[in-house]
Amino acid sequence: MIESFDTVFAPSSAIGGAISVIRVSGGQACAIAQKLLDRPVWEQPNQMRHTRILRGGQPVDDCMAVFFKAPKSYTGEDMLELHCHGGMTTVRCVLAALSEAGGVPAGPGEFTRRAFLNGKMDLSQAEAVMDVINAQAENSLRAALEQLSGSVSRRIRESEERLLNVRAAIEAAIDYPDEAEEAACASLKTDLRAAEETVAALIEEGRKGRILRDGLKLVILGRPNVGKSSLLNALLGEDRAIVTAAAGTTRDVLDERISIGGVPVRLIDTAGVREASDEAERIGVDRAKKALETADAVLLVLDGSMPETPEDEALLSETEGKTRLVVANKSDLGTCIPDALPISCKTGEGIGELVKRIEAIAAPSAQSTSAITNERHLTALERALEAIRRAGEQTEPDCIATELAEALHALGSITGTDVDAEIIDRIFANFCVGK
Ligand SMILES: Nc1nc2c(ncn2[C@@H]2O[C@H](COP(=O)(O)OP(=O)(O)OP(=O)(O)O)[C@@H](O)[C@H]2O)c(=O)[nH]1
Ligand SMILES: [Mg+2]
Repeated sequence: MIESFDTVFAPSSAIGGAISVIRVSGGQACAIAQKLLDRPVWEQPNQMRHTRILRGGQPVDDCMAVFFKAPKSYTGEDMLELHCHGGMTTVRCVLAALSEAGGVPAGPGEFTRRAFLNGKMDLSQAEAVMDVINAQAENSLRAALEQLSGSVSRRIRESEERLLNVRAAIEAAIDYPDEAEEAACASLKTDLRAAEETVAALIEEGRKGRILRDGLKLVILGRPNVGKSSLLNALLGEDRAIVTAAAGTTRDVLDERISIGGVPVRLIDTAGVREASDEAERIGVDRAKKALETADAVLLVLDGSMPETPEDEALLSETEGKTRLVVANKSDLGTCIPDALPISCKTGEGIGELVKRIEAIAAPSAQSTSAITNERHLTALERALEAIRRAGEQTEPDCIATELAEALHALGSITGTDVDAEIIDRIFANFCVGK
């Protein structure tokens, strides 16, 4: 268990590169630097200097080092950053020297956790740090950087302020019931509606934002042997899925990522849908149907070289309400289905046009200026919205106040002003060590 007063250290770059960055943060960072370095880098904060690292008086590395004086550092504490040679042995020796000098190995996300606890960033910004690292497409990266700069916090604060106005009016009505005029009550309803609209708009944006972060889930569906796996491979540009002439080749769900128009797309190849002949295939078909339930869009594949079958028609009607693209594959063998986009995985015909149509579906997310990309934030906003709506239905000031408190609590959990320690632990447990 790491204590907040411990001075922690960790390698912050992947070991094995040319240079390894090792970070140290905490009240003892300066004392540790004094023990380990043969140049007083702590005397000139923010300046990178050449120095040697000593362990038991013996040099273990020749490195560049920089000292950051609290509170002007990433964590808000005194920090030392060592840019050492990247070899395993060097890093191991430097880490051992830091430990002997009183440092404690940092857990995952310890530096960012400290930055949050010391008020250098709020919780949504801290979460954005990992989103930047994990961004799968250019637009996702842009959204994560926006969030890192505090865009989520600003939008949440707007909603919070609206609710705080309502709460002030309600408290006045509770304290001085005789003076609570009808006009004041009416303006309260207006404020409540404005708060509801702000939060609802954030949720709507957030749905698009989630796609930027997690990818547009595009499920490739169709009866057996129409060429779903061939299409997955064609879109990926590699032989990822097994393709055979036998119907019922794909059993499990395959989940592959590509970037189309700057938006991450999750391509999900599924088992051909039919009355399954054996247990494994039946499970595969169930999984295909489950994938369909959570799909953002469907890519329905038909075999264009023959007329539609009853199975095709069933799938067409099942996916009617979904955002969908219908393709008639095997156009090299003929085109019997006029309404679908003709493609051929064999010759590549129509694949470019298909990519354009996928891009058109993904485009609204690409242009999204969404502040919210995080599932946790979205869930909290939905909780807040429900509470605001319930508040709007109440007439008793006390009941309205209770719902408002619930809504404010939900919003506060996003920025971290009102959040359980357990949630904070869970968030940072997903970070990498050294970040
Ligand atoms: N001529 C032609 N054959 C194709 C085309 N696309 C796929 N095929 C063939 O169709 C057969 C089935 O292809 P798959 O990609 O395995 O079909 P699938 O829909 O994934 O099949 P299941 O996994 O069994 O549901 C294979 O023999 C492919 O070579 C195409 O555009 N033209
Ligand atoms: Mg297949």
